[in-house]
Amino acid sequence: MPENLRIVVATRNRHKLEELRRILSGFPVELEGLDAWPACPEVEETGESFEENASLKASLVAGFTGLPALADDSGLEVDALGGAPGVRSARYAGTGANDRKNLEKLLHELEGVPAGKRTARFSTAIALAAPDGRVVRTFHGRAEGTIGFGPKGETGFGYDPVFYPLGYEMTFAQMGPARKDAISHRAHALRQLKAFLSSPDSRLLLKL
Ligand code: ITT
Repeated sequence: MPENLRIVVATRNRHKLEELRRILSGFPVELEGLDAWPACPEVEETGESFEENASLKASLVAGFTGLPALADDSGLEVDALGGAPGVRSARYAGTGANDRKNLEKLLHELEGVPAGKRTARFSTAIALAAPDGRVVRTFHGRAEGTIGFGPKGETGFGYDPVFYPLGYEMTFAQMGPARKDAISHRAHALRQLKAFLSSPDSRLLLKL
């Protein structure tokens, strides 16, 4: 890439923005938050998949700002709950949902489920849209693991304190940012994004 590419990140979640910036640090992109566009409308996440919702968010924000936009739609899929909370991860606890309430609800729903049956994964879809709102690519990432019996650890956000990634005896919230960024669903998806942005035809597709 010849020079830093300015990309708006279509998120209202500051933790996500922080993670995206961290994982892409050292790569020639400049990620802008939505703060500079207070009038940008909220996107209704009406899609039934992470990919659909990421595309809706990226497309609307790119069209509104006239810049390439990146959106991440993600969530936790718990096998014992038939894949819930899934695309509804942010709204799991209903009206007034926040990270703490969502996590409490999850642990409540899993009461009585034994350790061996608490398998789960974080999934993410990241959509990249051109300044005219066209989605040019989507990228996917997953992190397999299990759900613990109580919150552990202070770092990260969302469901991190109850998620034990496969092969680790600590939660995402206990391992700290550097280790999470090496193995997370978001990091896997962003590796593909980096490969795409490094390819010569990406600017053409983005019409830059
Ligand atoms: P935007 O739509 O504005 O980006 P959001 O928080 O509503 O922000 P999503 O719709 O993608 O984002 O919902 C993601 C949900 O999954 C939310 O509850 C997060 O806390 C949770 N989540 C996503 N990635 C996570 C991660 O890496 N660690 C812990 N929880 C995560």
